[in-house]
Amino acid sequence: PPPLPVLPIPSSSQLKWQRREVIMFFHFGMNTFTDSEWGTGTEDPSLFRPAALNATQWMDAARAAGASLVILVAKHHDGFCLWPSAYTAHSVRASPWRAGRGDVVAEFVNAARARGLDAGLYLSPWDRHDQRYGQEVAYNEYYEAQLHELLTGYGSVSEIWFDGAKGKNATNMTYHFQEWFQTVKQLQRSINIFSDDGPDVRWVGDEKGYAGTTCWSAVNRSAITIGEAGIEKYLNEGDPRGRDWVPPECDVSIRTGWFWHANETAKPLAQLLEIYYNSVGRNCVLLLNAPPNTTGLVEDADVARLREFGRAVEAIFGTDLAAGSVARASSERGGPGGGFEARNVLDGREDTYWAPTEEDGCRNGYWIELRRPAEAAGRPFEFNVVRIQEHVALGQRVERHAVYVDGAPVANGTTVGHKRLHRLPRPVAGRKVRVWITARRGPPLLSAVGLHHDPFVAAGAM
Ligand code: IPT
Repeated sequence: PPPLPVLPIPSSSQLKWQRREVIMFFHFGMNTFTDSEWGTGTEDPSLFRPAALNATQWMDAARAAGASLVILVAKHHDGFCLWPSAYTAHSVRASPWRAGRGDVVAEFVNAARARGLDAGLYLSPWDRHDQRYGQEVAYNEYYEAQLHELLTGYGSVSEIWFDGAKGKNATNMTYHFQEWFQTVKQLQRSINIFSDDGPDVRWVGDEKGYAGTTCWSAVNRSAITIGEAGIEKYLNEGDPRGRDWVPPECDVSIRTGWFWHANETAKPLAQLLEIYYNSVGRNCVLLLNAPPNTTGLVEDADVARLREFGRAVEAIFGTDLAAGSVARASSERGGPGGGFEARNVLDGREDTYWAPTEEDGCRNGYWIELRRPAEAAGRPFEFNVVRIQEHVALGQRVERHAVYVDGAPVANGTTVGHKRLHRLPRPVAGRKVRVWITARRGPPLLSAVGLHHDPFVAAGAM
């Protein structure tokens, strides 16, 4: 049988989310039309008039980037609602767009599903427009009512985003996070809730798209207060003693701002790749934001950059140079035929993995080695990226690891998690690649070890 889990472990929804790796954010709303990041809440709804909004075009941009989930900001801090909420007049209904009969949330989720993408929604707790903000019961009732609208009116929602942002001089206001979270789960059982402390997905602690080089999926939720300064490092690195499985999501915009501004442009490909290595390559999901413009479209240059990014990731990781190699390990649980052989790291499947025996690892640590097959006729591996993946379904275990090529060290680090990527400064060649697990919370379970060639390193992307 499989080895016992090492707690905590992810829920099936969290595992599904983790395996998405790249997802997308769309910040669009009143701020788009006022050249603002944080609107004041006094904006006239007549300002909201996208000339040719086409959510399908957004979805094509998301697909080009390789995303499988798209999240829309349904209401930002200025309080303007992109759907015709029954609980406020401050919404698309009061705007000239589609003669006041439009619903961006509906167009968004329909376009997503038509393109095979899952949808998520963001509903800002901080609301600078609504008069009830500051009255604890009245505002929490309003917020609950809007959660009901969004989670009962638009089909299945895969993720909901609770932003901890609140201006320094915002009215004192107690959010009923626990009630909100339970309401969300009552309405949508398999949804993932994002907030600074989860419960399902946590903030990574910065908006640069970088996780810590050590990055545990677990934290102690009781150690985190939503929106409180000083929690960033804890969120960035997680907690090897954490009792709650709440893996981090790295939110970052392809531009400077979250919303569209005429004078901003998309980050260069090299920077987006660096973000990918520092997020997906450090056990996180990358939430990449693309802001549609006042026309209601993602700009062509941004779409082109997203496509370039998606193609670059495919070019690097679409080919595994370790494929066809011969794998052996310090031990194999159940021996040959036991189902946990070293070669499972090469089969491209998430549900198979190498497991050592329980007795292994007492002396020098565990190792797994890939060797070039005989038919390679002496040609070595040549690569500049090493990919290591844990079978996190049974818990995150690796605390320290190192990679050797023909006996020489080329990379090392602490945690692995769902995916750890080592981008080497220059290509290395060798016949034997060995991964050592030198510290762990339990016997390591590796679902993949891959070797890749990243042509963008040489191009000065580092
Ligand atoms: C920041 C919030 O303070 C934090 O709680 C989290 O929700 C984060 O946003 C999400 O990106 S506010 C930002 C201006 C740093």
